[in-house]
Parts: sequence; C-alpha cells; structure tokens
Amino acid sequence: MSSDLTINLIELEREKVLSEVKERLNQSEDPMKIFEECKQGMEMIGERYKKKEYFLAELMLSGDLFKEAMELIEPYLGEKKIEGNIKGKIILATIQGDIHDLGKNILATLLKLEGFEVYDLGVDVNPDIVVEKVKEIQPDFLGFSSLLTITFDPMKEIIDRLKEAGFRDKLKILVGGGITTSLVKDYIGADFQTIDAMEGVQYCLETIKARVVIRARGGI
Ligand code: B12
Repeated sequence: MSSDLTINLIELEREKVLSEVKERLNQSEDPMKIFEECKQGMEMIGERYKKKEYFLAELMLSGDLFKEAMELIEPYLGEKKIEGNIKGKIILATIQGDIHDLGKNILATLLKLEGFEVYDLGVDVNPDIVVEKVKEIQPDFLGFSSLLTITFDPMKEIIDRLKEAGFRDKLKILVGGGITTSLVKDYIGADFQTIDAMEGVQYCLETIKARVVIRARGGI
C-alpha cells in the first residue's frame, strides 16, 4: 500500500510533499524510509507516463519535486557519516543520450558518506571520456547509472574497450537505475546490478573488505 507521501508525490502536491518530509525529519524518522517512499512515487509516475496518463511536463515537475525533497533529506543522511580513511575510488557516469541524474546523485551521496572517493562525471557522458578517466584514475569501481535503454550498447562498448586496454580485471563494474535488470548486467558485461543505491554501496563495501582479507592472507 502506498503512503500519503508517495501518493502526494504522484499527484505532484508540492506543498504537501515538502511539509510532510520536513515534519517527519523533525520527528527523527529514518531519512532512508522517507527517501524510499519518494522513490516509490517516482516509479509510479513512470508507470503513468508509460500508460500516457502523464506527459513530459509531469515527468519534469516530478523530477524537480524529488530533487527538492532530497535536498531536505540529505543533511539528515549526513548525520550517519563515518569518519576515517578513504575506502576506495569510484567513477560514476550516466552515458551519452541520458540526462537522468536523480538516482546517480543519491548513490554518490551515499558512497561519500561511507568513505568512498567519488568521481562523478555527470550525465550525457561521451564513452571516450569514461575510458580515459578509468585509465587516468584507476578506480576500484566504475558505476553506470542508466535510465534509458539507448545507453546499453554504449555501456557494453565501454566495457569491451576496457577489456582490450587491459583495465577490465582491475576494477568492478556496477550498473543501476530503474530500467536495469540482471540481463542488462550480463549483456553489457558488468559485475553487479541493482535498482537500490544502498545495495550498490553494500556491494562496494563487501568487495573492498574481501580484498583486504585476500591481501592479509598474502594474495594480490
Ligand atoms: C524523473 C524522470 C525524468 C526526468 C529526469 C530528471 C532528472 N534530473 O533526472 C526528465 C523529465 C528529465 C525525464 C526525461 C525523459 N525521460 Co524520464 N523518467 C523519469 C522517471 C519518472 C523517474 C526517474 C527517477 O529519477 N527515479 C528516482 C530515482 C531515485 O530512481 P533511480 O534512477 O532508479 O535510482 C535509484 C536506483 O536505481 C539506484 N541507482 C541509480 N543509478 C545507479 C547506478 C549504480 C551504479 C547503482 C549501484 C545504483 C543506481 O539508486 C537510486 C536510489 O535507490 C522515470 C520512471 C522510472 N520508473 O524510473 C522516467 C523514465 C526513465 N523516463 C523515460 C523517458 C522515455 C524519458 C524521455 C525520453 C521522455 C521524452 N519523451 O523526452 C526523456 C529523456 C531525456 C534524456 N535524454 O535523458 C522512460 C525510459 C524508458 C526506457 N526504457 O528507455 C522512463 C522509464 C518512464 C517510462 N516508464 O516510460 N525523465
């Protein structure tokens, strides 16, 4: 069942959405729960768009409203911040033709909060730039955020180019975004897929932890 917050977001009731978010944050509710309800609203807006009940204008309004809600939520996520050394480096990108950035920005925030160094290349990124940046930064992870099917082939092309250049085995590649599935992961040749930013963060944390254990045992 959808919450009032989810329903108000679907109905694009800006004032109601923002005042409920503020009120619940003031009452010390888990910011991730509030975020999940907003995300659910965005998924349902996508459904309405697909059924032609909503149009581009509604998509745009929902994007702005979600952004405003996230601006309220983010400082509360920061309270969980874990101080310490950088755990690993990750490059994030949304590939050419795709300008959706709400999910990628959330992932970037959560990764930073967990101590990762994030190189966010932005949206509509040319594949050449991703390949160059991987060579330059040599990150532990590369994360693609994908909301349009047209990005599948360019993501695959990037991974193939990294293979040819001998960089593929040096990093783990994640793909996420509302339209991705494990089939997309297999098609493009990534290591991990999710539609939940927290799962992505967890994957990065576990990968780094496993590497530390292997090194401690005298492995690579
Ligand atoms: C808001 C929105 C827009 C906004 C985007 C605003 C912005 N600044 O991002 C605007 C209005 C710009 C837009 C435009 C378009 N959109 Co749009 N949009 C959406 C909508 C409703 C919500 C997306 C969203 O932000 N969700 C909320 C975020 C938080 O969720 P998320 O992105 O999935 O991210 C979460 C996880 O997936 C994960 N995650 C995300 N990335 C990554 C990466 C990694 C590595 C990891 C680990 C995790 C991770 O973390 C997040 C938190 O958990 C979706 C519907 C949907 N079901 O997704 C359609 C949708 C994506 N759009 C769609 C379309 C068709 C378009 C347009 C082509 C419409 C048009 N005719 O012009 C244009 C394309 C513009 C372009 N060139 O990119 C289609 C895509 C269809 C397809 N299969 O390709 C969708 C699916 C709607 C639909 N059902 O038809 N859109």
